[in-house]
Amino acid sequence: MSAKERTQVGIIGAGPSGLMLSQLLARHGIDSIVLERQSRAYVEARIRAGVLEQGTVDLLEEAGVADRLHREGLVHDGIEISFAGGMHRIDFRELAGAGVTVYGQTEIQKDLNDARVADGACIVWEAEDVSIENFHGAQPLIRYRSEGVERKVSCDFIAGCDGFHGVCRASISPANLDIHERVYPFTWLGMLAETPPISEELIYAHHERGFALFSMRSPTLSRLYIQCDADEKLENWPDQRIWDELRLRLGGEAAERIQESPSIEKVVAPLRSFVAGPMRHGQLFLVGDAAHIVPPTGAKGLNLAAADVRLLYRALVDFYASGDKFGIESYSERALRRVWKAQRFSWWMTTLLHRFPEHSSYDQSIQLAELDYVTSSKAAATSLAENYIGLPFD
Ligand code: RFL
Ligand code: PHB
Repeated sequence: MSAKERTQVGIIGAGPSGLMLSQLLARHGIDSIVLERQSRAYVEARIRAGVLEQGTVDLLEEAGVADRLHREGLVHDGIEISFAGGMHRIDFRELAGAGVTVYGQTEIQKDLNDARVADGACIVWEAEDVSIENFHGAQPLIRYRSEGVERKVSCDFIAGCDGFHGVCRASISPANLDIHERVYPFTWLGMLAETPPISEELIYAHHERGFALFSMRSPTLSRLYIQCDADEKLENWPDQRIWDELRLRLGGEAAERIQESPSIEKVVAPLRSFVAGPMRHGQLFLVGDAAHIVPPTGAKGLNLAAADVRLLYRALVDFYASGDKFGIESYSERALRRVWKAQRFSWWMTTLLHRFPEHSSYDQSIQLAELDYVTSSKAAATSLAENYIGLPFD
């Protein structure tokens, strides 16, 4: 793909945000370039999210990349919550009228990449030293190096879809950013294993040894997580130790159904809540993880990114169609209103289910009382259900 020197929207990052945005803009005749630091193979192998809200599924449909998702995605109508030796189901369909779809972020990346390549899109993989300039002026500029050659591309807008560690947020003057952050005193150890899921739905487990989550990617692939210490090292966790710990934390029949198999992938991830506002700085927009991070307990990160993309692509379509700037000018405020509700829910799920080192016996008893309330009161269960399936995209 020959590199262009001029485009309408310069997109930094080929994660789900960047590729979805580029795909949706292309379907409305808007030109873009996507600059990605990593290789395509690396991006497609990165195992992350697994649960999609209906709003995200609808957006992928709008982008024309949902055929395989509809064939292979697993529709779940609820989750199980395990605590104090019992298993309790929250029925999303009955309480909130919808379910969620289990389909890996890796698969979304592949579907989007295939669609963009088929469309002849300009995606520069392994772009080095990407930098952005003049985004407060009318013609922002992006510089980067590709295959040893220094290049630049001028554009009308820049979309910072480059995740939490990207260059776009870092290019904004700190005086112009409001940062809100909470770092949790524990990590998640995640493992992917080729073994059938032990349950038809996800199991979120509260246990005195710490939180555990049994999730899945397909009828033959399980994805599991256990809460670990903040400074946990992967090398301290051979597969057998993870299976043993999971069995202890899940307990009962669920533990008995576990069929151990060697891990395919393992990772230790920190848990963080983070918001950087505003999400627009002149011609630069922050999108997805570049602007906000949630702990994974509520399965919201990818879904929040999709909601941002939907707002931004529609704003850009309106602008190019008629010069209407309402969407552009209201993007940050509208995106952040939804972001904060998902922040609240993710913080709440995390606080409800994890073991906190500083918790007293009082705090622990309150946690158990709240779990009992959430799983026995229709009003409380409905609140969980409507947040988990996803609040309206706008
Ligand atoms: P990404 O996916 O981080 O993509 C950013 C891209 O930008 C590139 N990049 C750069 N490119 C060029 N120049 C630079 N200077 C660059 N710096 C960075 C990066 O290489 C990358 O390709 O952000 P995006 O697109 O906003 O997508 C966000 C989602 O990936 C993220 O929110 C979710 O994965 C979070 N998440 C979950 N979300 C859900 O909705 N449901 C879940 O079940 C769920 N589970 C999870 C998760 C995240 C996890 N981890 C490891 C963080 C489970 C885990 C364990
Ligand atoms: C996953 O399958 O990776 C997953 C599912 C639910 C979560 C977090 C991660 O809350």
